[in-house]
Amino acid sequence: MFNFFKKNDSNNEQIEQKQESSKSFWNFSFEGLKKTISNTTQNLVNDVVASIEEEEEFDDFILDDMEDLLIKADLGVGLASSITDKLRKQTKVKPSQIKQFLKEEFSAILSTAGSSDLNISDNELNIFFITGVNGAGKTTLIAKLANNFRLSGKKVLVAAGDTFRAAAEEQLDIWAQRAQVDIVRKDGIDSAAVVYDAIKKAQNENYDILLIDTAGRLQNKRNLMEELNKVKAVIDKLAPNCLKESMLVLDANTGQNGLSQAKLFSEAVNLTSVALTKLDGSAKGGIIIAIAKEFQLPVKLIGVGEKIDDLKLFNPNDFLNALFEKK
Ligand SMILES: Nc1nc2c(ncn2[C@@H]2O[C@H](COP(=O)(O)OP(=O)(O)OP(=O)(O)O)[C@@H](O)[C@H]2O)c(=O)[nH]1
Ligand SMILES: [Mg+2]
Repeated sequence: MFNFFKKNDSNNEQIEQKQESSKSFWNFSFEGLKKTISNTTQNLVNDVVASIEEEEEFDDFILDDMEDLLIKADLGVGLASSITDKLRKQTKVKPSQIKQFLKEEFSAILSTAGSSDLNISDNELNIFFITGVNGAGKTTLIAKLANNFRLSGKKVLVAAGDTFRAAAEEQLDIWAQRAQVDIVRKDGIDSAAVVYDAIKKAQNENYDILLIDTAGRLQNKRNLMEELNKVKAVIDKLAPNCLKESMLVLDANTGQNGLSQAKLFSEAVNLTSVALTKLDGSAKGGIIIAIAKEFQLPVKLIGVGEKIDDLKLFNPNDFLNALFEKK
């Protein structure tokens, strides 16, 4: 559970009420979640189930077809074939039980990826290091997170660590104003120095949350990974126990490309979680399961639009229930 939503003082009803309402505003409603993932549900479940459910027995033809559908639904070749291979090698599960079988498979995979709860502690600095390729939605995610944490009663600082792209600092500054949080911005200075100053400020002035924005592109991939590594080294040196999330931001629409991005970033920084942006309208939500399977990384946040309140907490059980709910 989120520590920061927990009741600190049982007599303080006001705080409790505030925390309850702050909790609900970035929880997906079940209907909202169902709507957001409806295209994914169609690809990943309904199409697959419809092509199989009426059959008597599994055979190679049916299973090859199923594998193609799962690949098309962005589950990835490896995972799609491991699921269909499992069916090939057994006789117990019948085509009429395909829906339950898939639900159990997905559930087992998501549970191996670890908790989807944000890692936050009360009464100490919590640093979120936000990475991802350019355009994935990092800066927007930081704005949304900053706003939600501030509304949850936290003292929030953001660090303009993307010192590469023209106007990136300005963009974060505008978002910080909208979210009504403080910013450390030092245009023209390298990102490790910005992060150094931000951590010092956060420690000296007792901030609860520090969100670090990073570049999505440098001259080349190697430079980008080296820069992220340098920033990570600053965090590890100055505030080693405060790094609570090393979060990769993935655009849902990049589908399988997300897997190669996760590989690249997990090699450079030790990722703890994924935020999946632009799930609104996307049919590629199957990537949530592929990422869990390949990298044991839990998705923790979902971006559902461009506005500051378009951020939702990801709950794997709700996700599965919404995905497999009877039509
Ligand atoms: N529909 C939708 N658009 C989003 C979402 N999150 C971000 N965007 C849009 O995606 C675009 C890129 O977002 P940024 O936050 O600037 O991406 P970034 O990763 O910081 O990009 P760089 O700074 O270039 O590395 C913007 O137009 C955002 O409005 C989302 O959840 N849904
Ligand atoms: Mg950015």
